[in-house]
Amino acid sequence: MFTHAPVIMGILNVTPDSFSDGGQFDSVKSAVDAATSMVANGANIIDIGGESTRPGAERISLETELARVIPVVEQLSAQGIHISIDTMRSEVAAAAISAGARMVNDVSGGLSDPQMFHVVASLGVPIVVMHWRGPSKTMQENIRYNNALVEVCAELQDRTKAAMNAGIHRGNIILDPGIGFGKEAEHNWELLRNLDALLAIGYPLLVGVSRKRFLGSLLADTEGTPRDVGARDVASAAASAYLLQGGAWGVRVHDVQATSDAYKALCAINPDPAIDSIELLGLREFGHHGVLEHERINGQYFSVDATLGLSISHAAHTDHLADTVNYAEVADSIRARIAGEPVDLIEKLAELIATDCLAFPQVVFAKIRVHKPDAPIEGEFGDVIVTRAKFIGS
Ligand code: PMM
Repeated sequence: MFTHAPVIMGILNVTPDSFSDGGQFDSVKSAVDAATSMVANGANIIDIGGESTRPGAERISLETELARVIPVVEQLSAQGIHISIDTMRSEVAAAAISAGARMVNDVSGGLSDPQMFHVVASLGVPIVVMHWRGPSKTMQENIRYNNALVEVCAELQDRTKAAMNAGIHRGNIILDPGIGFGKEAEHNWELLRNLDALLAIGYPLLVGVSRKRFLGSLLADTEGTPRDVGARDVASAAASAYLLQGGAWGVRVHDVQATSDAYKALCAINPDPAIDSIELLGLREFGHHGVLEHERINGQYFSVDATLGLSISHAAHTDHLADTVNYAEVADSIRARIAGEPVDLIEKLAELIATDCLAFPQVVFAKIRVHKPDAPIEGEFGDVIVTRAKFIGS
């Protein structure tokens, strides 16, 4: 299974002709070094691909693809790095998984290799099912949509059915709108502007905008010359961070650090993103927190409201408690914290509770309100409330 925390997937193209990194990672050592530094900069998953999917690219042989990716997968997996294998071939997927990769990323959404879904089903690993309308060689020819958003959503839904018919567990499917694959700039923007519609299909969503051609056009100079591939990282990071805040499960990027920085800045400004939540209100417990001696000795009641931000779309479909957070366990942990080791300030208590909540695997955001209705304040008053909003990693 995969995490529901926002995922930054670092791109490692081990191809001599990748359009965006110029094939600089074509030796095993430089690939391993690049991946290790992406992880140090905040990548949760490294996506390794041996075959270029650049528009117009020719296919390579199975042997060449295996020779490029497997040694890198082996070395990085051995270091405990979470690897995704970017391939359209079931043989490469199977070999990479046995070399230690943990998930498959198929840009053809199972359409290129009819065995792909069956093999992935038997491997029991997650798969990214991307929207695709044909091979790289011809994908930018004859692009036709009456309504790109509606058609991409419908075609992705069809692919999820095919994946499940082949035996892939619903919880192992991640969708991807396939930005730049058989799409003009206007189609890409339409899809990105309608993330909610894509999310409504009901699966975690991966989006890859990094360094793509439509950003080159957006950033074109006054003569209309597109911005160079290597100078699209600021726009890529801004767009990717925005998509994560909009509820995407993950983003696939070249510049991990820029994306991670942009996401942190966005979350600091807007810590309450448009994500699903579970609220626990009025959890009352006795504790001994406070600055004054009599508060420490006699204690008093505190009450907590907790808003837990997490994606519930998966559990909403599976109806399995294991696919969401168990709120009874969160409640127990909040009560234990109130009843536990005293602290002076309810600010500190709110911070500790928020940190405890973020330790639950799927929780990415926690807003904690601590009420102290019997606080030592002269005269009549209703309540004292402190609110702490905290994002995972902040
Ligand atoms: N884009 C590329 C390659 N693989 N995989 C997924 N899931 N989504 C994408 O958008 C995607 C992909 C092409 O970009 P690159 O050549 O820069 O890696």
